[in-house]
Amino acid sequence: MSVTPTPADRFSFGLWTIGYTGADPFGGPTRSPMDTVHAVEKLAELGAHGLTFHDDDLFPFDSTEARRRTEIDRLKKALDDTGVVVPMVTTNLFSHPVFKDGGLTSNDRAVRRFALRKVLRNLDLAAELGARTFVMWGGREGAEYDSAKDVGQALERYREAVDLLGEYVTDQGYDLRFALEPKPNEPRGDILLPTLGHAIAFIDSLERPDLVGVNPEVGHEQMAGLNYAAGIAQALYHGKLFHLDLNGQRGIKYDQDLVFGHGDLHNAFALVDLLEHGGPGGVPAYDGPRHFDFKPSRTEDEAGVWDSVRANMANYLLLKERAEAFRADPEVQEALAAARVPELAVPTLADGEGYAALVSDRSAFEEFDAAEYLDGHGFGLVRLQQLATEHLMGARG
Ligand SMILES: [Mn+2]
Repeated sequence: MSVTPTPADRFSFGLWTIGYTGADPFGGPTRSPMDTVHAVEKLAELGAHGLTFHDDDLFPFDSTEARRRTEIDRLKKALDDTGVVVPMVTTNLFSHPVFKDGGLTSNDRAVRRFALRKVLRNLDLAAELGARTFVMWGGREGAEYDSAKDVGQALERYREAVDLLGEYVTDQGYDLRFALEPKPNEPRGDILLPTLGHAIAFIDSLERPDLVGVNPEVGHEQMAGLNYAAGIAQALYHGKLFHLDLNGQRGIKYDQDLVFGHGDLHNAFALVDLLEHGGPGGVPAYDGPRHFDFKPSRTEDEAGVWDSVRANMANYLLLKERAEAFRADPEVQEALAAARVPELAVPTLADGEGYAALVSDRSAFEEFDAAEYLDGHGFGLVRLQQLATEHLMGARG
């Protein structure tokens, strides 16, 4: 297998990722803004398939309609010239001062109405560009202080907003689905829908739950100390993985947005294995775009930006190759069987068995020898993990 990406790999990048100028809370930009057409041309040259963006990445917040249209048309021409597509669009409801207390859940009702209009306008643009997924990251939807936000009412306003947007795309006949992006904190002290589990529960309260899924980001789940690959398995299990943001994070700290694979490499290996092969017990493989939401470190010049783009895609392809070798290794298959991983797919009750039959099964309880599990019945999970580690390091197959 080659680590040279092609559009068939369906790699996509946010315009804000490659366009990140390096500004952080402690220092200004270290790179000049990047032109959109140049960004599209470079992505095409490097083998990427898609470009994603927030409205404000493409044209400034206070653009005239003429300026907005000029930027959209320049993008469309670059897409036509290169074959790059726009699989996903999202709205910036966090940068401008008007959104300082949030957009769709600001305490200020006029701000909420303005935010909804900004999203509706951007839905039209997403449909115009053929995007299939509309991401909603509520970075400012939260608070620093518990008395500052009525969380129940904030969720009601969030629900009201998502229901309205769902009604709009349905009425317009747009082929668009929504993906909520969880994050525990940053920029707010605490953000609503902080993890993918919170988001999946929220989706159940909506008028059109089938239209709404999640867009989990590696770093965001790991900032909450959670296992990203395990969360993705649950999102796939519920049929809610509509999109995802790949990047790297090293532990519970600020949102690092490192290159995919430059954080928790073991979890990245498990993730790629899951996305490509699906999980035991019928969890399906993921068939959407492999989207990178990272920030090229502010130490880098433009050459470093493109090195970072290449690194994201190469790491995904290398992990895919390692995962295939892992699955194909007879010793791994034997270790999985010894660890009884396939046995978890066997229902606990026999076909048609209820609690009465279970209670009358003496082998299940009265004759079951739990004492054997002291000193016996090891699962061999460390051996299995070592085999995964050796495959990950290229020491096998
Ligand atoms: Mn992030």
